[in-house]
Amino acid sequence: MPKSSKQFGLAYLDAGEIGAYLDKHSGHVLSVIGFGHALPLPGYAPLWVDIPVLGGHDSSIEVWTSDLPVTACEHLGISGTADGQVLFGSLTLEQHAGDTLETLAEQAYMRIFGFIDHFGYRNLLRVWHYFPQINDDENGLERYRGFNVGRHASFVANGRQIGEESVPAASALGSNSGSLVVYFMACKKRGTAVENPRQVSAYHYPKLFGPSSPIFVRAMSATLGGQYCFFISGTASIVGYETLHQGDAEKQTAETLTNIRTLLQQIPHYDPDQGRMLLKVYLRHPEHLEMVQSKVQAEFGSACKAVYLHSNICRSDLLLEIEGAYFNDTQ
Ligand code: 3EB
Repeated sequence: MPKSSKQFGLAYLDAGEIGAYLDKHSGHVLSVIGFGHALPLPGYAPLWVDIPVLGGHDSSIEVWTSDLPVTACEHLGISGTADGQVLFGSLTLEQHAGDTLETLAEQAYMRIFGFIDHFGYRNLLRVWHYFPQINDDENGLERYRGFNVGRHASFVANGRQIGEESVPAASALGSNSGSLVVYFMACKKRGTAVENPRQVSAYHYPKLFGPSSPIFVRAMSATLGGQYCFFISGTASIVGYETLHQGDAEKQTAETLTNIRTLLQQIPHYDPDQGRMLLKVYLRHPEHLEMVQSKVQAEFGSACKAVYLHSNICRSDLLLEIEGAYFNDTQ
């Protein structure tokens, strides 16, 4: 088998590519997450996130694969997969009358910690959160801020330190419908947290941004399947703790790219011409697509795979957010 089908890694595929890719990686697929229009993928039960894909494709499918054989597992109603080095899991929580995002987030994280501790992969490396009406008010608090209160409570209840030792990289974005959708990757061995010297750590944001601060680090690195992996959290036009360039999408894009560059510069021996870069770019307004695409292409070149999604961002003054993953097997 060619080496590429035995690597730990990530791909973003469209409807025409996904079938062959899944066949080629049979037995090595850790996770399949779809965005946009749902497609049948026989043999898999992908998590679908209701966020439209921009740029001409109806669907984008995110696939995580392992160099090692993958086995399925289940606990506390969470189904997942593991390969001996990483554990993937996902859950969808329905919001019923009387529930708030705060209680949903707390329940989600209680189950996530129970799940990863049960299987012995106690270190969260990367977490993705999607839920609708992210900027709307709920009982006097923005839903994203309520989400932060619940997430915080669950970290405390599970004895997790709120510091670099136990905080994962993350993304939190608005979806168009459904419930709270969370997927995550956890490890037996701890990853290395990377913060951005231009930004205050999110878990130290002042109360101005809500009663409990968000809990994520700006990036996480880990060696998986012999590859150096660098997972970049959702990154936006924030310097210090403040949003810069309100209402100016071009300047927000440039500032976001500066923040990402600042993170990449912390990779030991980083070489932009080596390794593989993949991005998910979330745009609040689709009309910014071409401008952002051209800036992203100028920054990372055409070898970088970027998927563009139409999504609300967790601060109402942010027009875009970019997350990334960088892999290098030569380090
Ligand atoms: C920020 O820098 C932008 O709440 O998990 C980015 C990544 C953001 C993750 C989260 C929020 C989260 O504050 C927002």
